Amino acid sequence: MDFIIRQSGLFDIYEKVQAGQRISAEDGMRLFDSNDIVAIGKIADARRVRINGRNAYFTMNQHINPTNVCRNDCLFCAFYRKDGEEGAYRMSLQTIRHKVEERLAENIREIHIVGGLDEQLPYQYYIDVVRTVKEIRPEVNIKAYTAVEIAFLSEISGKSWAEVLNDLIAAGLNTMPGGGAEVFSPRVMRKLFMDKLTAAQWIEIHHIAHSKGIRTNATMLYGHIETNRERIDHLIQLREAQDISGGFLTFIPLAFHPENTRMHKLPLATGFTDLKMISISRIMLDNFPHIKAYWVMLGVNIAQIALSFGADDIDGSVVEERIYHMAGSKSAQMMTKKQMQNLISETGHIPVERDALYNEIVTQVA
Ligand code: V47
Repeated sequence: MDFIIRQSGLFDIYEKVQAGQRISAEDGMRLFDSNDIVAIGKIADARRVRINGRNAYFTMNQHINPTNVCRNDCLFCAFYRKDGEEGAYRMSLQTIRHKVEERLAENIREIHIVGGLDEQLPYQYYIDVVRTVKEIRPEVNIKAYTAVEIAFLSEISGKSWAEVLNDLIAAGLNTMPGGGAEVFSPRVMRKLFMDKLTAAQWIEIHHIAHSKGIRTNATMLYGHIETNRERIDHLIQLREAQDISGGFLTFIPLAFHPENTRMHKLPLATGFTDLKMISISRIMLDNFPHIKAYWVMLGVNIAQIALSFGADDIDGSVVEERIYHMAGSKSAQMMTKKQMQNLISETGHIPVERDALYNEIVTQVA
């Protein structure tokens, strides 16, 4: 294997990773400039093994998207609708209650709640969604609302970001998802999602959450108009943010799905690009405990291979995912525990069922 990496011209990067050292932005650019996916994957695997050994994590989870009505017009999004438009919906608290209750028999560890910025719903609704879910399943980790939603809630309530987070924590919030980061490039932001947060604002909200003991994730949306330099800048900003707070748990690179969006003419990222993104993220983000290959977005086949290219987590059982399926994802709506264990075992990794904070779930055998 050393021979293959030597031939790729990336051996100095491999040596740094093996020594547990950080690589520079320029090293990251060299990885993007290389087409030697085997060498890049091996370097990522070296980092992965240092951090996570052969463990590959999965969880039993549920997604709830309370509303798809959104005041923003992000060009990459197929999920949102305008109020009154065909397909627009907002769930009553009763519907949300029902969605949680119908899965009470399953050992769900995490409920992931995100939606649109719906101006017709009052501030209290967003808080009550969390409270309702927590009342029914107090033991479950509630991973709710992206930084973009926190900023929106602050705007409609007149409260500060910190006060909004306090209200959500009092209602039962445990962790926050990594969405809404998109690409931390002012150029891309102006073109694709101009109403969203700047990098500094997105990071600031996560830092406030971290200071309150709320662990959060981070994402990057790739495969549209971003350049390799913009990808590297995004990763470097996240790495610096993590150096400050240490509160990020997982990084999730998200491939742009073009169907039903205003950028539908763009092609879907290839498997090659997906594996490169996962690998380079793992190599650059030496201070992130986990890299997730989100199977709903990648498809099960690439998510499985990604476990040998730096990823150590495939997310979970999911059920009723909307954001990617509206944008043309052909993935199933759910995976069973057995399916997840089998696909991990086949790669030679150890399947570890986890809770939201990556504690191992040890199942008692009767
Ligand atoms: O912020 C929206 C992306 C994100 C499209 O934290 C799209 O564990 C591709 O963040 N094609 C939301 N991507 C999803 C998300 C997430 C998913 C799974 C796990 C976690 C976690 C977080 O989805 C948005 C945006 O970047 N997105 N539309 C699209 N057409």
